[in-house]
Amino acid sequence: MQSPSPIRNRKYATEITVANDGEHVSIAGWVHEKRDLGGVFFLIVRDLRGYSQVTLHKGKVEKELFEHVKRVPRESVVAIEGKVKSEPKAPLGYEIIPERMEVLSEASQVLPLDTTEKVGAELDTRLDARFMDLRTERTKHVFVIRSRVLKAIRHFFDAKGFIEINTPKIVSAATEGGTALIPISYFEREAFLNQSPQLYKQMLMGAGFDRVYEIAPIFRAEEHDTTKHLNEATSVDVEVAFVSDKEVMAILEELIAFVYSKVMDYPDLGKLNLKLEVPKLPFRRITYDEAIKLLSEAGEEIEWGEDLSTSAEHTLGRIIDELYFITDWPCAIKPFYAQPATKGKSICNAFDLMHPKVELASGSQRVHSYELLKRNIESKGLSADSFEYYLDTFRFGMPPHAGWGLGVERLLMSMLEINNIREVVLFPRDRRRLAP
Ligand code: AMO
Repeated sequence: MQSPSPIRNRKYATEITVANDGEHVSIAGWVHEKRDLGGVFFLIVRDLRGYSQVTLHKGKVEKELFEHVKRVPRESVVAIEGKVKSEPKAPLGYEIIPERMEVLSEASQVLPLDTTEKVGAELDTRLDARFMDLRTERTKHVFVIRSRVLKAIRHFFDAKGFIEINTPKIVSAATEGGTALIPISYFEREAFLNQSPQLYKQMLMGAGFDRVYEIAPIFRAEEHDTTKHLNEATSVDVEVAFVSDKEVMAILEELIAFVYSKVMDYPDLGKLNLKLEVPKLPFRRITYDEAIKLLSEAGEEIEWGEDLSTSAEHTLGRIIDELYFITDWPCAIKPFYAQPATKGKSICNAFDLMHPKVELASGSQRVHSYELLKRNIESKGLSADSFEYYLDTFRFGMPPHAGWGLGVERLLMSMLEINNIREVVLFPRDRRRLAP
């Protein structure tokens, strides 16, 4: 078979304008739609940035080319050379009168999804044919925005002098109680996929890297199949030395406002019909005690020391209806590394950042005393021996420090008003879904 010729001087639909009227151009993309109006035939070719209208007038183009274009199945990949003609009724104000078309890859006639979105599909069907779902306008924007969010986060931390780190994802111990670990076969030993970079980011505080961040996957065998849990999620993790929980909360809210502002600059945001506003700083702060009081007034009783259920989170979200922090959590429901507020008290300097519909982040001031940390690990029923490599760093000069973890998908779904977290992951992993 002949290898395909390179597409020379290929232009995106949006790179051509009416100002190019009369010029020769070369485009390439997917056959989005075909419209046969008898004497005129329209081929809409889609690329990453937009749609070009290719117009063929029967009798004015070679019969062979006319038939070739008419026959090409939707979603085939084509390269077209032709002349630009100004046309106010076309999607971008111009049309292309073709002179040559090459079918680079012919698609099967029956498509798993309608990429024009005229016929809707269930989320499961869309995720099964995700490669094609990603060709739809709305889904594409979600992922371009996701990329923008990640860039904004890196930009934010770089400007503040943070060091970006990469910590191991194959580990020997759990960090977060509550969610189950995903075991893997690692030669002759037991190992797991990491639930959080928690222990490593803290160890780096001991190493003197006093402000770090990581954007990486976290793995959790979530027991329930919910619309806000993934088994593989992306977390933005931050750790800062010589500060308290208060300072890292300020960094977190500043980051969120910055990300909102960057998403609001997205030129195609209007296509997603969102009512987005940059949240005002500082975010409201309520204590855990105030939260359970508000819940009790709303008829939802929470026993002190109990974690907030999804329903409690939603009730609070209806009452508060903006981004807010819940602070001063009972230590019993926070991990061993959270610092107790004052000696002997059962409240920790820990916080959660809440969107009215979903928890976005959690963090704390950390225990930096070796003895207290060891006691805490043991009092949570864990073995101090399996944390030896972590605990050791606390014996040789560990500064006070604080940090948090923010779920990228939770942030995206809340900003973009998307109800199911799977929609903001290219190829989501949940209890049932291991492919594609
Ligand atoms: P936590 O367990 O609260 O804290 O996780 C931090 C944030 O990560 C996101 N997240 C998830 N997103 C989708 N699916 C999941 N299964 C999932 N699990 C967590 C949430 C959550 O708020 N080590 C601490 C952070 C710290 O204290 O620095 C931790 O992991 O948005």
